Amino acid sequence: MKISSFGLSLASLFALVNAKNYNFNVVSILGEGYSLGVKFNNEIKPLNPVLFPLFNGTVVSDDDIKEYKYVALNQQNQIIEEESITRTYSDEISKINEVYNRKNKYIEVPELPEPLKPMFRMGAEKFKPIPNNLIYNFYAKCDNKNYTFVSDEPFVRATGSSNKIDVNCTFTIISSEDTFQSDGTIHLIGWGSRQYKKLSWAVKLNKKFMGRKAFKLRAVANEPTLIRERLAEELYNAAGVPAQQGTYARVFINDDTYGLYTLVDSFSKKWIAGTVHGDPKAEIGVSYKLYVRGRICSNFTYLGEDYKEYVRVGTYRLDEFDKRVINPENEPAKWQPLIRFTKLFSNWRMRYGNDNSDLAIQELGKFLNIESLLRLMAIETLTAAFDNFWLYSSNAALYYNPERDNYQFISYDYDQSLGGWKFDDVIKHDILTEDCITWAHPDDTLIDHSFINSILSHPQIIQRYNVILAKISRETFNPDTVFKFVDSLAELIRDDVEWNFQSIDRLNIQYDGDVNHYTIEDFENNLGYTPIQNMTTYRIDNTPYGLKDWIQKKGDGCRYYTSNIDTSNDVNISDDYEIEVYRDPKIHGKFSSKSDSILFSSGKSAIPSSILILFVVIQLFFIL
Ligand SMILES: *[C@@H]1O[C@H](CO)[C@@H](O)[C@H](O)[C@H]1NC(C)=O
Ligand SMILES: *[C@@H]1O[C@H](CO)[C@@H](O)[C@H](O)[C@H]1NC(C)=O
Ligand SMILES: *[C@@H]1O[C@H](CO)[C@@H](O)[C@H](O)[C@H]1NC(C)=O
Ligand SMILES: *[C@@H]1O[C@H](CO)[C@@H](O)[C@H](O)[C@H]1NC(C)=O
Ligand SMILES: CC(=O)N[C@H]1CO[C@H](CO)[C@@H](O)[C@@H]1O
Ligand SMILES: CC(=O)N[C@H]1CO[C@H](CO)[C@@H](O)[C@@H]1O
Repeated sequence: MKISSFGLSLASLFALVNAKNYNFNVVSILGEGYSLGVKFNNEIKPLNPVLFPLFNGTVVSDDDIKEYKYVALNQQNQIIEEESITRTYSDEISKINEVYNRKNKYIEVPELPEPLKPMFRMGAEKFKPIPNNLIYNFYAKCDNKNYTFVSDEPFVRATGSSNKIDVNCTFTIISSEDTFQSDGTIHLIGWGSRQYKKLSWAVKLNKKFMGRKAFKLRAVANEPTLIRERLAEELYNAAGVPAQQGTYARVFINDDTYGLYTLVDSFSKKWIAGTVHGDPKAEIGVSYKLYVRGRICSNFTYLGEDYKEYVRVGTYRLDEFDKRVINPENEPAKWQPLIRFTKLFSNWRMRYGNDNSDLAIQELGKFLNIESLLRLMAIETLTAAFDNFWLYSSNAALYYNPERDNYQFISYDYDQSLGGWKFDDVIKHDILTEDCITWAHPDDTLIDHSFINSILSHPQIIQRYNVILAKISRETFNPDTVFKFVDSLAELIRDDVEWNFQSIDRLNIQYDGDVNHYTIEDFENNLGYTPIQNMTTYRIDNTPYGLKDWIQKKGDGCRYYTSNIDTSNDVNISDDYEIEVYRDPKIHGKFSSKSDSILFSSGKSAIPSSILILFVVIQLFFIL
């Protein structure tokens, strides 16, 4: 059998009649400089780089191709490497993009229970949540001079400050079903995460990817399971609190292989509009990101009407606003919603600070979404968020919601959570799993908690917090449920974990950032009950709890703390609206009933189970 030569013999005429097309689509994870081929029946056919790193090709053959594998070829088309797995051809294969050396998987990620009344739409037809059960392949071809400068000097050597340069790139994103390409820019993000050699990036696109023009690629370099942050994101969402979420991506920039990242939404106008307001075109209000400056935290004290006073504090940073509503040149107008909040809050504190009546709560609820704040605090407790709102008023934003004319807090970046943290000597580590309320107040003389304290001093608020925590710790943070979620993400990424750690060890950039040198054993052990704690000279991070160990212990702690709480009185303390949460029909309709997940890496081309059963019956017939 030959692939492309057609003689005039009877045999080949016959072959032509019976010839069948075999289509192959495969993503290379080997980086630039290699191409891929397909090996079948002891023949090799080079594939075409249709949309690097995606290769494809058609083999016309009259022989049956049953088993095949992909091979890596160098520029002379010589075989460098073969896949360690053997594949079996089926018509489904021709419709999906496979990945070199990765089995095709369809992973059903179980949903976390949502025991509380919805508060926000959480998505829209034109702003669907990023599906959480696949791994994208992300390749950026970037201006090499600027990219090299950024990756070699995340902190600019000449000045010591963060490198903020935008680098022009062309991005190619490939999933098992789709391909996408757009020009745009990347820049480095984070300060803490910038200490690591595995850098984190913000991506801005000129074209829309799933309704978005921006997302983040987070390295999660401090964490051996790569799952904690994804779990935290989904816990907030399960509690009805908008949080940026996403899935995983294999990341390649020019000829550098960075490994496995999370691809999550950016805190963008579109994200706010699509998630909070349920329409990516909705009018948005103004968001202010909160930062810790030295020991100074945002306490929302009214400082008068001059916006410069708020700029001067240095903990409030103007973030997103709607240019259709506020003139970007009008600085006072952009700060006005923050000033108004501090004034409303300061007046409330003066009038109702020591008033335990329900009127105090009603008045607070007129401008603050208390319910959303308490849910956020409950998740921060269960995850022990060391770098978010309650403890440090950081990695969170105050958002003025114009639809409700009130304010809410939205947090992000959960890399310090769920038993994997940088050591913080302020925290009382010995009581962390049992303490479900004062854990975030180890010393209020060191960390200014005046804002949260004046809210928590009201018994109705503590009561509501307790009901929220009781429900979430019993239903959502239940080990059975969360373990299944963790196991499904582990199954999704397992084949990429070792490659990920090795990629960083081999990453050829000049930057001498921190590397934890985790192994696949660290991944497997720390998913369960084994800490990665006794640091050798090269380990940067302390992970004193295995992920499941933390979920079990902290869940037990908060279930015990709320064991006497009657959850039948489950009424929103504010913002009691009737909201229908957006559900992606692709995930929640057609596939929610599919339990036989023996399918390929995509949901769309799933074979109906009736056909599978038929197939099994026919097989049985032949065996008998
Ligand atoms: C390969 O990709 C090209 C360009 O997208 C497309 O035209 C062609 O049909 C593809 N071939 C196969 C076998 O999928
Ligand atoms: C590189 O970065 C500099 C500084 O931001 C910018 O002026 C220049 O246009 C960039 N060059 C390319 C090719 O992107
Ligand atoms: C970078 O890309 C933008 C458009 O995305 C373009 O206007 C600009 O000229 C590019 N800069 C360089 C230096 O190539
Ligand atoms: C609140 O923050 C302001 C500005 O940093 C500070 O001057 C003030 O002392 C703080 N108030 C409290 C109660 O800590
Ligand atoms: C960094 C760290 O925790 N090192 C400890 C590792 O374990 C030995 C023996 O238990 C201790 O002596 C080190 O302090
Ligand atoms: C019991 C309770 O506090 N219910 C409140 C829920 O939210 C609505 C709207 O903010 C209030 O009007 C209710 O009083």
